[in-house]
Amino acid sequence: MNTQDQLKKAVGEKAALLVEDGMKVGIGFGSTVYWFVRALGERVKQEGLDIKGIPSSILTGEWAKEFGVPLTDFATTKELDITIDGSDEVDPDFQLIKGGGAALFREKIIAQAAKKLVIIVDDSKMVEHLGAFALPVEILQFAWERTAYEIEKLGCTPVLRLKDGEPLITDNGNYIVDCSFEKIKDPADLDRKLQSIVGVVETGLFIDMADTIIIGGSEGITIKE
Ligand code: ABF
Repeated sequence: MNTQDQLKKAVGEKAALLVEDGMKVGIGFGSTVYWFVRALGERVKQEGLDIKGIPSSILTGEWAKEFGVPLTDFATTKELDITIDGSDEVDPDFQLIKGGGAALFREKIIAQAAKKLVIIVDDSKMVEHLGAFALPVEILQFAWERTAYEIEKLGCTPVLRLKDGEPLITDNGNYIVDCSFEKIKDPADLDRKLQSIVGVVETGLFIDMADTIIIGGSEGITIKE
């Protein structure tokens, strides 16, 4: 396991300790969240933790089943106590770029549904300004070229995300375009402008949503509130 994976494992396990008996837990996606799900499953097994999770992707749901994390859904549970998720970039104001794993839409729903959003990252994700990571934007398949054309006017080059040479289809049946803005000076303003484009389903900008950042670094784990 390389150093970055060790850092991801450490913060995933640390986040699992935040989950209390009786909690309803939003479970994000990504290789860091994988370690969280595994550690949470261990706690359910060892301590008989009575929790229920709502996954943010089909694959997250499979991990939960594999590791023994009981699941519920929004038909039964409207509010979550805590959501644990990864991120591609985190700026000093806790604004996020997410969606590298193409799960941003469901991730944003479980983030909004939670009283507390905890982001778990290795320190490579901490940036001064968002934008070096191309911003994922989920868009409808219908007229996607037209939607991408409107997004391009905001100062980027939207690239349709492919998987095995074909357009990637998200769990929700949509496309993802990755938009290189290089440096996003006003993430909140950009998010508003993107959300106003008909055809944009959701953006990978998570604005004023994160409450806690758990960062794994060579010096150990840092928790920012
Ligand atoms: C997910 O976690 C995605 O939004 C994001 O792309 C990913 C971070 O990747 P990883 O944890 O694999 O480094 O929430």
